[in-house]
Amino acid sequence: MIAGLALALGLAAAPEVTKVEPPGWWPGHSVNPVRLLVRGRNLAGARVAAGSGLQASRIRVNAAGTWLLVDVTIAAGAAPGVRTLRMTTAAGAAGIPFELLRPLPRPGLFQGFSAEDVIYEVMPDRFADGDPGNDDPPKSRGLFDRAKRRYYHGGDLKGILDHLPYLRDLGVTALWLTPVYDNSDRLNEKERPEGEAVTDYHGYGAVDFYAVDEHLGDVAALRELVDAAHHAGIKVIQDQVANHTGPYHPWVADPPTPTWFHGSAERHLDETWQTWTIADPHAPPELRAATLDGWFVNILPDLNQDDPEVARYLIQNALWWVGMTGLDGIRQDTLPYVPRRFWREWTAALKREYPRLRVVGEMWDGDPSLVSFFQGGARRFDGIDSGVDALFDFPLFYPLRRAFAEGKPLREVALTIGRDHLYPDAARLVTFAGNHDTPRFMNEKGASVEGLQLALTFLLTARGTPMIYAGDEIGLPGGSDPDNRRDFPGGWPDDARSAFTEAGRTPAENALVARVRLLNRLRADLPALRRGSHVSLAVAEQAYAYARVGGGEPVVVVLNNATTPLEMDAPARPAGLAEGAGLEDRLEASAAVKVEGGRLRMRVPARSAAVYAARAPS
Ligand SMILES: [Ca+2]
Ligand SMILES: [Ca+2]
Ligand SMILES: [Ca+2]
Repeated sequence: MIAGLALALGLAAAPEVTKVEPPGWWPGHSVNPVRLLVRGRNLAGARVAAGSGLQASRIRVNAAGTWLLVDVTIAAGAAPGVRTLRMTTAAGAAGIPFELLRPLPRPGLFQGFSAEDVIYEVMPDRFADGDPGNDDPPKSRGLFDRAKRRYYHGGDLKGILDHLPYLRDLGVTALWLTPVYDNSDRLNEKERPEGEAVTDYHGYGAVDFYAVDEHLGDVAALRELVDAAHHAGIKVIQDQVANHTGPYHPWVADPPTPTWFHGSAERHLDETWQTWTIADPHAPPELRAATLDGWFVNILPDLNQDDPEVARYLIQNALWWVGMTGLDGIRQDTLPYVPRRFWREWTAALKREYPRLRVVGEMWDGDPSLVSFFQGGARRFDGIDSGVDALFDFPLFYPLRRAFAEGKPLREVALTIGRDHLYPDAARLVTFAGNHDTPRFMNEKGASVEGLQLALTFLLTARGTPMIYAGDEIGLPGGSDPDNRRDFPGGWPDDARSAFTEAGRTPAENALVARVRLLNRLRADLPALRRGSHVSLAVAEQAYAYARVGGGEPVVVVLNNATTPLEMDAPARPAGLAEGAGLEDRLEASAAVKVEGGRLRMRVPARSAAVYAARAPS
């Protein structure tokens, strides 16, 4: 009304630009044109002129005149540098800042990850504080308090960079960082679990997909971390969220298109977590709607990937982070809650530009027949191959925790491995004994250091790509979220002790760290532990013997989960071992063995493991 009156009087306000996403792009990129989302005011009727190697087309402005979408075609030989696109309306003109970026050199970047690696998961706010100057930044004053479990604690990207020597020494080769997107600058008033005030310290509530949260650093700091990690032989996997935004994303009050979200803050479906409906060939769209379109915990705005503008935005955003920082892989949050045809498009766009990049998706369920449905490499009944390389091995996580923590039958672990036929490629599954969403291993009833050592021994010697959640290598305790996200001891200057150093650790913690280091050394020395096929040799209620065969000398692993010593007899031929071959336990707990009569007769002490391989060169 007022704007109409102003226009009638010839007083319409001039256009203003407040944000451009992406802020830059690369000449010669497989995505060309790039589609810019421009935020501002008074954008109705805008025209955009580009020039000097750029061409603007397909302009679209929302009814409120606050968002403008425009294709920018970049000429192949356009020179890198800062440009300004000129936007004009009847009332005036404004510049759209845009940068033509110089591509990062490819060697050593965008490497992907595989079973060759050992992943280490870090929640940046809870690992180490490398820069106390950003603990309580002016942009979001008052969200920092280490005494409050759901506030920011001050950990940051610099803190991770400072501890790369620790990680290299531990023998991990890849880092998964929980999301570093800029999250809300205010307390989250939408929820108050257990009566506590909440911040989005965990990173899963983005309010800006093109910025790093000010508590953690900035895009340059992420680039620096990726660089330093690569120099230390460690890859970096970014956590991305394409399903939803945080409750305070500016889009919620002012969506760029009418169909940007599934519904609105006032009117939407609540998420029902019925992921089985996605894999069920008998489920009509109506049965899947609340799973695909519902808002997580009824507050997280659900992005509509069926809106081509949203799909385009998300694909470009994923490519931008990779291209800006040189990272090697993506961990994709809440995978099944997004249409599979979007994943097909998203993974294809990523691989077109970065063929070695790898993606691991979160499909949280214990049923391998359901989890396997979401792995790429096969077309399913819906005609879609998602292209998603790997999934977290939740189906193995549950029996593994029950066996090694609670002392329940180890047989269940072997039987779960026996379901690998369901997966297009089980070797790519990311195996783990806990993550930032599950209670800590040491929190389970019956958990012990011996049990955790067994679990880690299994993870680091069995098929799959093992992942260790930061703190599990020292047996850090902790219950459900957020107790499972305690600060890593020694990550803060005023901590009473540092578990990053041998002197600062307890004997039990040192025993665990020593085990992880030894196993990672064995993985490095014995290629079969990384790329060999997994052969189950013998299975009993509380014992499991398997071999890794191929890619180098065979390795035989025996796990004894019983409280009594084990004598286990296993056939040597499936392990690729000849009569008379001698093996010794590289964990140095069990006696050497020799193939006699085609059998291996192994004796393993109570609640321990043996990793048999040919005698180590002395
Ligand atoms: Ca800090
Ligand atoms: Ca923030
Ligand atoms: Ca969704």
